Amino acid sequence: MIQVFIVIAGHSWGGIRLLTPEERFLRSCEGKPVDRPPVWLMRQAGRYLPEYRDIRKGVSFLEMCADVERAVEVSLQPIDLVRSEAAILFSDIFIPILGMGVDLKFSPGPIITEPIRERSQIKKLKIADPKKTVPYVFEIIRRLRRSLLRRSIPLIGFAGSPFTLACYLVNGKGDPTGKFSLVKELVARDPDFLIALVDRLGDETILYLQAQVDAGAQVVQLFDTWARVLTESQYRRIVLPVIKKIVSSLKGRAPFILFGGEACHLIPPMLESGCDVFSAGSSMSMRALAKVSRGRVSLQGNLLPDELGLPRKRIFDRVREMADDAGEARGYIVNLGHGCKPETPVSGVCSFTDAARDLVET
Ligand code: 1CP
Repeated sequence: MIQVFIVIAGHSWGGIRLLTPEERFLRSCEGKPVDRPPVWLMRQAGRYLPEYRDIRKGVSFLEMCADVERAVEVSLQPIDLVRSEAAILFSDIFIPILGMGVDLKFSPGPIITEPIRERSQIKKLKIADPKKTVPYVFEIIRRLRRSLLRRSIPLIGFAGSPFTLACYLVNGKGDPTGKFSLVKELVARDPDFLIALVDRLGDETILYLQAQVDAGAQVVQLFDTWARVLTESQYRRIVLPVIKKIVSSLKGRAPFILFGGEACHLIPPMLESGCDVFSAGSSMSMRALAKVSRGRVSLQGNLLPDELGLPRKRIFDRVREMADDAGEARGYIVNLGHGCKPETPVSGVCSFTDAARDLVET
């Protein structure tokens, strides 16, 4: 899959014209040939960077998301400090929820003041224009795009999947065990409740992602971290129709990356969503995924974040192994299977991005 080839646009180096990071990323999403896979990391802006912790000092997380200057600065930090090849908007999956009239705070994870357990609460969720309710998100995107344009670095926008958001809204907070038993029980007892909630969140997500693309996001990623608590038939009935609707609302506007978390059993329906790229959790085998993707989608992932603590040589070996395993897929983006952790070593992240740059076949 990975082959050196000559392109018309791009930097000239050693007689071979290499792709710009933007071209490489967009082409990989679409399954077009590239000189080598691009690289970025989920949660690349975050507490593992001392420079992030400095800017975060004295402000709450929600204040930080609404502070355009600060948010732009931390979104750009991973480009300069760990040489990532794509920027992701600094924000959170809960920001559009604020515009729907839900009261929440972060301490340190999200806490919903009034968890949603009644149908009347679903009806009260406002479908509002995010450009009016959370205008700072789009100002951050516009500024980022202006500053990334000069460097040909692509900008990724994102949202939480309606089901993952619903898990927090129903439970009232995260679940460190990842089981979301209350949600599972509700899905079994009253699937229509979840269908109504997911549908409402889906409508807002469409407006939110479209507004991000209008402002300059070139690719979008939808995070469905907690889909894994559903059975395949529940996922097909409750979630897949909404994901398909979101994907089709952006068709032809921006490549769509679907992050499926560790939901191995949901890969077949997730691949039916129409997404351009499937972002795999670390427990999945890239080789098996490349086989089942059958040239329909590109793949992204899936190093275990803990492996960023390995010596540089081992990180290089792992990245090469993943790229080889993804070989049968139509395109591949080097990434983690989950986000960077606060304890992730910066040196490991640098080794990871260097390893991707070392993948050029000679
Ligand atoms: O400084 C801090 O204390 C904040 C930590 C933090 C950060 C850096 C949170 C709180 N969110 C973020 C940013 C963030 N979150 C990004 C920005 C860009 C980047 O990747 O660099 C993105 C894409 C997210 C997405 C997100 N937030 C997801 C989906 C992906 C995943 O990690 O599974 C989820 C589930 C959240 C919720 C969330 N936000 C923050 C926390 C601590 C949590 C987890 C809550 C929990 O379940 O306990």
